[in-house]
Amino acid sequence: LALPSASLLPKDSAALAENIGYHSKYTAGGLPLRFTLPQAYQATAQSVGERLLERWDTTFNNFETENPKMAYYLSMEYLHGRTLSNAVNNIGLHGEYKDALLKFGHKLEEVESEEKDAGLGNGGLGRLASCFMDSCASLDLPVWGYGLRYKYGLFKQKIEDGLQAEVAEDWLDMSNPWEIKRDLVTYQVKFSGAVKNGEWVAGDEIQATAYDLPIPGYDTTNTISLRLWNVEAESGRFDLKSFNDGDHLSAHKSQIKAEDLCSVLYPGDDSAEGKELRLRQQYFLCSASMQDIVATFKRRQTAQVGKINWQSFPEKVSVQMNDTHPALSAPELMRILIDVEGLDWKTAWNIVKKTCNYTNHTILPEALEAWNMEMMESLLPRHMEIITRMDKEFRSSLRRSSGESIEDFQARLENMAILKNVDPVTLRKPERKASIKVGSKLSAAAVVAKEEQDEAEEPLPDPVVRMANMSVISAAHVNGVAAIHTEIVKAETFNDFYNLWPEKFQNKTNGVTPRRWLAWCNPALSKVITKWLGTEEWISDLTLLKGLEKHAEDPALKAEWVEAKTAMKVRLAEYVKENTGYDIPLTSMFDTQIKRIHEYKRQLLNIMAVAYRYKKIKAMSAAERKDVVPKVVMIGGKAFATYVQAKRIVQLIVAVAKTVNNDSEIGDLLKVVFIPNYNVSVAEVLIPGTDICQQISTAGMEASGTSNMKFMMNGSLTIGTLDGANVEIREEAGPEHFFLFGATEPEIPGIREDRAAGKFVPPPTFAETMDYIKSGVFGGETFEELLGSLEGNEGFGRGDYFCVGHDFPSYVEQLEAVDEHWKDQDKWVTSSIINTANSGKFSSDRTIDQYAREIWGVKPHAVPEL
Ligand code: 26R
Repeated sequence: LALPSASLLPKDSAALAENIGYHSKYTAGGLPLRFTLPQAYQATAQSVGERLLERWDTTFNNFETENPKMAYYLSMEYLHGRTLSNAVNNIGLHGEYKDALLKFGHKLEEVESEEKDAGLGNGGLGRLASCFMDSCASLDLPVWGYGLRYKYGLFKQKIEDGLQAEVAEDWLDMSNPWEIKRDLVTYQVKFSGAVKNGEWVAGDEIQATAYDLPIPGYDTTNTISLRLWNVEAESGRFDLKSFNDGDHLSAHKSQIKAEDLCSVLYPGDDSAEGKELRLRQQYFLCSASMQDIVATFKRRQTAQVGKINWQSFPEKVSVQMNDTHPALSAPELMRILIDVEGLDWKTAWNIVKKTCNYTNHTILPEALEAWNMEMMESLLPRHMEIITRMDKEFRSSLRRSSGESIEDFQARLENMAILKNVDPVTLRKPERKASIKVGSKLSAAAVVAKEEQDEAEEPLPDPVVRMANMSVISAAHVNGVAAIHTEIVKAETFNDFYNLWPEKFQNKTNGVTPRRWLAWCNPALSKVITKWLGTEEWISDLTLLKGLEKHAEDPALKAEWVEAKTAMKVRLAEYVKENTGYDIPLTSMFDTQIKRIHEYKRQLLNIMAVAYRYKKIKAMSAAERKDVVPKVVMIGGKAFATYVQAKRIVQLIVAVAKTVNNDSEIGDLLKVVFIPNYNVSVAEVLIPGTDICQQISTAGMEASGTSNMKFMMNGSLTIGTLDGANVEIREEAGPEHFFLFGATEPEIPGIREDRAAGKFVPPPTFAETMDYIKSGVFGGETFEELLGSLEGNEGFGRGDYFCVGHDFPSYVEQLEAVDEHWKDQDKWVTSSIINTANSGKFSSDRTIDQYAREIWGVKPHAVPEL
């Protein structure tokens, strides 16, 4: 009996309506006779899901039998957002589903809004991973993603009494119609125990079960998989005896401990337990994924070649580690190849070195992971052996370069080695000076003296495993995520490695998917673009946007451009009204900053300039006020729950908003909005409606940024520093369409030194704004602790480490230049068109094409049309 061949499910609107009706009755699980939005969403999702499934199975079967080289993307984060709207558009059935739902009296957009975001990530790195999946599918590349299926993704942010509050986000509460649980794809992941006679006898084992999400490419049959691992605690972990003895809670203990592993993304890591849980999560991802990758390789080799040739592993497999969080992939692959498959060390190491690749996403020292060696040893004893040997071989392979002193060589070696704070010979925690031997002939006084001396000494720092160094050592390629970032990585962060292996280092400037971030989220502008380019081809070749440039002065295009922008501003204003209660005037300039709240991203600089603007307007005469450009400043973002300073910034923004928006004297001249619970689907509303975006990080600190690219595509202008991808955005747009301010990266260290030496004189406008905020105008709060960090007062942070005071005057100056530009609307619209027209470089299709060619060595593999 043959399996049914890839059938062709009907796709006209009448058939889709019938299918939705069927699912509303048989699978949507709502009350009979009711067909309100939640049921409509579930039924539509089922219907779309079936149509994805046929593409997905076709793709999987095709890759399985044709066995192309695969790339595997490993990431602890995916900020996927909603699936329905993206899927319907990517498979070209938007119009059909729209019509089908109208037959039931429902609007497709409303049905789509029922879906909760899959928020399995923090910020940029996670959203990048999701954009990359979309591009891999759309470019027909044989790629799979791997991640974890967290029960609670990133928290839901609420503003209560002017402060951020975090609530667990139960995104799976309605059952997820997009995932398929693969009951048969499971792996055992071991923890703890000990290595006995070369064999790892685990203390605990947890089962990983695969849940697959389909990633449909645009304008292709290819539909790839994002495989998320979940812990399914086996029944064996349920202690039936305790339960029957009446101890109901402890009967569940072992199950709960296992399931905790996938409970939350980035559990707090202030406690030792929290740290250990994070390491367990990372290993769980690496182990399940590498076991799956090896199993796939073996299965396909056996079917194709009839035997397994391990040497060909790197010709069939490439692994991309999204930052260091999946860095244990390398020692885990070593373990599988040696302990399970029986290869020798050298052969295994040669395979690993050709297979793994590492992307660095941040140079902030606090984000460079270093795991406590003792903890690693107790949780992963076999890996600690492997890592120690990797380190030992690396250390002995390192040669003194000509002219290098012994001391310099040793310092370089210690900087590059994997293990830190260890004895360079034993690679173990260094011993204290010879301790007093039992029975030695020391007098009692001498013993006391020795003990006192030992106590007085600084405790030895704990040995740690530096994940970034391990990643560089075990990777074939290392890349940064924007040109300036890669230069910093080469010149500073990994300079010694760069000098040793210059050929390993590459730049891959980030990109974003033009499907979600322009074509689907901005239907009004997309229509105009398609009309003026005469084709929809730009959706898969974003460089075609360049064709708009020659019309940038055409009044007809400009009129349509403004109309589209206004439509998106209307949608945004409705969103703001509904979610904050504030009315924002459509004729104002919409100014937006959206990203995680962080001192280096400088939302504080933004809100201080708002306070300055407010103060200035209040001091104006009625006549002077006529000249003020009316502006709405919107800021959205989440502060990590334990990041106190970031939460104070949120507090200040909310307080400023409350005062300014309720000041009748100001009226429509200035509005300030904190957008609560910023996430992917909120961004899809904010970005198309924005006139100017803020990309104002301290130079050298934002690796790339990706919202900057989304704004540019949607015709927003940028005010920003020379940081991350801003540098390339300004190059592409042309400097006259970009508002540049602030210190440059090479200037920052000098500015910090001057500051520390007491040479910094606060600019008057800055000092004035500080005093203004401290005076309590914003709700009676004085924000001492927050602003103290800018003054470097004792006990208050690092003394304006982020150079807010230094950059304030040039920032205000450029904000004024923005106002002047806005006053000439004709000029502004041209700049807006030119920004969109030159955004082609920032498509993740370009980025992924470069990864595929220059790192992974995988080729497009289109599966046949259905
Ligand atoms: C585990 C902990 C140490 C941790 C640190 C940092 C966890 C997560 C992060 C997130 C970092 C790595 C991140 O999101 N970086 C962002 O990556 C984006 C995509 O490359 C960049 O655009 C952005 O500039 C960078 O901050």
